[in-house]
Amino acid sequence: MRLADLEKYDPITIQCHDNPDADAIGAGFGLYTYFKSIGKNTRLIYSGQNKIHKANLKLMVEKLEIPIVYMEDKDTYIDGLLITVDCQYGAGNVTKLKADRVAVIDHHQIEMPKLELKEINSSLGSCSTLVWKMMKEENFPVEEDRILSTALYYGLYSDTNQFAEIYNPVDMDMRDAIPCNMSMIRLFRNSNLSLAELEVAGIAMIRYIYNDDHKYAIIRSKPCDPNILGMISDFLIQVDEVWSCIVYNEINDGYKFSVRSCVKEVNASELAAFVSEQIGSGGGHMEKAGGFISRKLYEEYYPTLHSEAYFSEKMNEYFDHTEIIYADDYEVDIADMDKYCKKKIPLGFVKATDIFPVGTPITIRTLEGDVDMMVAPKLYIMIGVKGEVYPSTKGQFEKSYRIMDEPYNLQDLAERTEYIPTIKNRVDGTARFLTSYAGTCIANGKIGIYAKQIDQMVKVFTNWGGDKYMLGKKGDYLVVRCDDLHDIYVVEQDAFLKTYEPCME
Ligand SMILES: [Mn+2]
Repeated sequence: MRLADLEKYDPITIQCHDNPDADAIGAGFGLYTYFKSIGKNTRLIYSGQNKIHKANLKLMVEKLEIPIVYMEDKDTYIDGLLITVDCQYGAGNVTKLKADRVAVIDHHQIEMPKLELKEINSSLGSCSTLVWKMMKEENFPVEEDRILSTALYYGLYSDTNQFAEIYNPVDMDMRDAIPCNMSMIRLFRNSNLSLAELEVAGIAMIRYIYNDDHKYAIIRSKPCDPNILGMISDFLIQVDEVWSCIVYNEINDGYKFSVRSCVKEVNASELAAFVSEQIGSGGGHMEKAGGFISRKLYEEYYPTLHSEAYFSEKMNEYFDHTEIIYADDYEVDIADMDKYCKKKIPLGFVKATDIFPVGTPITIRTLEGDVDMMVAPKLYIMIGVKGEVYPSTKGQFEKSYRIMDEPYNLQDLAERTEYIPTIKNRVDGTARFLTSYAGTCIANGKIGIYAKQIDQMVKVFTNWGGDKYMLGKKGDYLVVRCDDLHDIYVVEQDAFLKTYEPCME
């Protein structure tokens, strides 16, 4: 659904969830601004038991002059179109108003699948990002409106624990692109807690679950603002005996949680994705991450399990069923592996020096996250079948590939991935599509690999440098180059099947 699809309705009422947070208000304000600008009779409302009372939200509404109105009368009929934002019409966290035509714009898990008019993207960190993206799609000049930009920025900032738990590249693009009034953000940020919440945080820290074998801790907090989960986990991870931790609480429609790690063997982002797999969403960075578990799905999958047991079991499963491989010292056993060659399908490659000069620190942004590198004379960047990106060197490249004449097929990649990888110069902030510089190459079939399908999680610290491991899940492939038995890595199942075939010898 696009915003243009909603333009036939008038008047338009935008409703935030009850007890609106900064994201609902920011996203709602974005939609309000959009529909107002095309001359619609528009209003921004919320309902529920309580009026906005948190200090930071009151400041946000006042300083950015957001015309949000509290709707006391829950029986009024909504004429024209009702849009629920950051929530889904009919779900538990939003008062159901009477309306005939309803649209939903949200970034939570789908709860109300039957609604026809909806745009739901649950991989985004905030609904403000979704609204920003939709406004951009209609060519609305969001960046020219500093007040609106500040509202959207603060929405994302609050929903991702001050960007600590941001992971979707589109969220990062918005964060980097919109101008915002930092002194206002500072003002909001420093009115974030009430005295009552300070007490909730204090009490939470007294009771914890601790696992001695794996050095993890879990804390369940009483209901509080999700920001507080981040603060408690930031505190907890500083304990010497705690190497990773989860802090969570129960909210209206599920569980909100924060993850921290201080060891390279546990990537917080992936642990967050692991504990919310199938029943929610999660992600973030190496050290900090967070996520959400939907109550509806939790009850479907784990009808009798209480939440403390769930988190403990998931943590144990995570640690007990993972093999860690340090490629530099690992003696790979090729006896149980098969030999494969790269299929003769076109791949993308970029000479890093074609984009930025040698020595430029760059960030490559892909669907799987940001990768930092430095432009080196012989650095080649490969673009795989699903938009995955990995480094190579001139020498390796020439041994394995043949360069083709035809230009890189962007359309083809766009059909296979949700996000086209970008490359950013970290010195001046300029960002470009990696694909604009890509040539096409095809494997020459000379260099083969040994591979086997893995039956549990595997973390590989490759010999490409860096402290970040590659994660392989059950079904993915563990791969080693035939000409270098310490060049070990992991290829995702689907990408493997698209890229490799048994060698014809
Ligand atoms: Mn939100």
